[in-house]
Amino acid sequence: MKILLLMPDAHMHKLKIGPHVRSMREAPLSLTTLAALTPELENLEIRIVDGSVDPIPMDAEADLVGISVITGTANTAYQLADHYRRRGIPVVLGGVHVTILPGEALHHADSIVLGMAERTWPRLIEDFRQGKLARVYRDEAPPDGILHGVPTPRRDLIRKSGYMMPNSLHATRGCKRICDFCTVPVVWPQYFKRPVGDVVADIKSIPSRYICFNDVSLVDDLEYSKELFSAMIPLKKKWGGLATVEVAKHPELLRIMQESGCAYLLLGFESVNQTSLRDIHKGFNKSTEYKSVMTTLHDHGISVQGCFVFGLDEDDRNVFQHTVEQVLELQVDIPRYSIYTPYPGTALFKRLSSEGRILSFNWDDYDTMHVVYQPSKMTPDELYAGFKWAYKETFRMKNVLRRVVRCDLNSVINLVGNLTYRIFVKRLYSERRFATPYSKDDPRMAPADDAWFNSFELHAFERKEGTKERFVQDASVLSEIMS
Ligand code: B12
Repeated sequence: MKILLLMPDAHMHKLKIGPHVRSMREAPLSLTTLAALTPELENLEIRIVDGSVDPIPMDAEADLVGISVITGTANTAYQLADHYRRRGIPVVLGGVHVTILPGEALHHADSIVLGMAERTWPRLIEDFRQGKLARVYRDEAPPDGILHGVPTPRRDLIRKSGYMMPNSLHATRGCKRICDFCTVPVVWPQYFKRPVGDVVADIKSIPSRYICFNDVSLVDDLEYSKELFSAMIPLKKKWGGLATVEVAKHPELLRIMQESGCAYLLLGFESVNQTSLRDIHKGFNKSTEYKSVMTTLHDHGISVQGCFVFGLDEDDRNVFQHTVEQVLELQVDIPRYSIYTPYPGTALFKRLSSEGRILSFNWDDYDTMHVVYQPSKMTPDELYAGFKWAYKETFRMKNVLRRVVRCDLNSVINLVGNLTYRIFVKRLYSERRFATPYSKDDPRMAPADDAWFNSFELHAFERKEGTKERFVQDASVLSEIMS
């Protein structure tokens, strides 16, 4: 039996050297985990193709195709699914977007998997072999909150050279916080932890010294994190992962993290305005404490990728310059900016759609790099232009050098991270997909000079593809099928 597992190109940061493509991010675990969950069968062949790093084989032979879907890749995933189904190959769709909008996904799949696949995927394969594939598989969350049976991912099935961080793993799923823009609490309503022994076994299977955690919130359970990081000390790895700024409040935890080899953390600062933080349900971030968070982490040899969001309801045209100044002042090692994006299923989506402020229901634009809603104190064009300006300003060479030379221990991480974003800034100004809301032929797209940025010229923009009506209709399909 031949199983083809696919992930569409998410158009993220990449390095292209001739024909070779390398994603400047972590290797996703979705497909390698599914491959590891597949029961051992005679003549089983599993192939994984991540469209972000390799071309999707449109004419591949397969008995079953599985596609992992996030919102920003949903349209492409559906096109791929339609293609393989036209070729007579059954298609299974799964992943966060399918879990949130199953009705929409069902239009394009023989079967869909909602939530985690640890228990449903082996059952689905067995049903498929018996010719009894069900339309919908839904996992029940483990009642004790412990993720038993997550296998060590089949990293042998990915092209390791395709990723800056190929040795990814995870210890937890979900997050205890409910920020208004985040999909995670919608998909995983609880905070789940793998037994520490399983995670340690997973780490031991990785020959490299460098590993990264894909968890959305690695330090939500203090006791668990301490136990995990203590168990990692003898393994002598260098690692990175995601955390909340609250990590800096726990000296004992930080000491263990440092000893276990923590080299970098991605932190969601989101905003330097406390009212905005409260509005997005992230008031536990205290903007006045950001400086001490950065100092504390630097003192522990930890580099910080700091994320900020533009377009919150309190944000006006001044937010871009103010944030850029703060980012430099705070000495964030690798800054990252996003545009506030109402992912379906989130509280933000519900609010903006009830206020009639969502401008685009085209999922291609849901990549946090396009404006899909009407901001409250700016026009969409002002927000988009300001976002680009902030990136360009932050990654000017003089600013990059300031960040890179400052921290000697982690200067390689900082250098690679900063250069990656400099390449991204070039793409922001040259690639057609980032030209919206302006067309490529618009004279304002060509010069990336400050005069243009400061002018903030406006013109109306409204994406025509995808309408609210169609989206609402699609979402109701599931209930029909289930009833
Ligand atoms: C690696 C990663 C990526 C990778 C690949 C993502 C992918 N899956 O295609 C890349 C770098 C491309 C990426 C990009 C982005 N990402 Co991302 N990413 C992650 C991250 C950190 C880890 C994914 C992972 O390995 N999870 C662990 C595995 C085991 O879980 P899983 O993927 O959910 O898979 C399980 C089930 O869902 C299911 N399943 C999944 N796929 C399939 C397929 C089939 C056939 C079946 C049967 C089952 C199944 O089975 C698995 C085992 O239980 C997650 C956060 C997280 N921890 O999940 C965010 C996450 C997926 N990303 C997110 C976001 C917002 C983004 C970005 C917009 C942000 C950014 N700037 O980075 C961009 C999107 C770009 C675009 N064009 O859309 C959101 C998704 C929001 C949404 N509604 O789509 C998440 C959930 C983070 C968050 N805090 O909200 N990301």
